[in-house]
Amino acid sequence: MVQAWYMDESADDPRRPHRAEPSRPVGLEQLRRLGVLYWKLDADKYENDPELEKIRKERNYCWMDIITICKDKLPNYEDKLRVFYEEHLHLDDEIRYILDGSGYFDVRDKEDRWIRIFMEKGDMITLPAGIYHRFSLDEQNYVKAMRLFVGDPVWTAYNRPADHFEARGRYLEFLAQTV
Ligand code: KMT
Ligand code: NI
Repeated sequence: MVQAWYMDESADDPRRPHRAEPSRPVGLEQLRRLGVLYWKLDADKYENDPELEKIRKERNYCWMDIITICKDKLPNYEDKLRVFYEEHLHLDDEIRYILDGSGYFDVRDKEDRWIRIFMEKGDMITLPAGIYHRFSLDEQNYVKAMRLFVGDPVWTAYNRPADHFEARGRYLEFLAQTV
């Protein structure tokens, strides 16, 4: 089961869990209402996995690449982490599948509060186009993640505020329709 929780207000190291106290866990259903979808897969067989293939077919995730985020492997590691942790949105869904290591995807709920989603090996997630979010490593400082895409990747992050985009408007409409 995915672990997710509301965050505390502290501004210290984002790699720490930042669980609100008393704890306020968030379940899959609540994530779904924000348009966030989650799957658990067997990451050891990502190169030949019928379950992954099925999801890719059904959802038209035809393109993919893999990023490894750790100090020694990623050029401009610190800069990239800073960019990932800036609150942003995309005009397309962000689809990530954790092949190894772990990290946090933070998403805004309807009231603009941060929900932290702990993602580890085997976790796959879709963040809908237009949702404000950010990413941080955890204290393990290592993640290997697949990114999937519908069609050709046209990848741009727009830092908040980015409310004028159609994708943001569509997402807010979606939120308004979910109870
Ligand atoms: C993004 O938008 O590319 C990210 O949030 C980075 C996550 S990398 C595991
Ligand atoms: Ni993103």
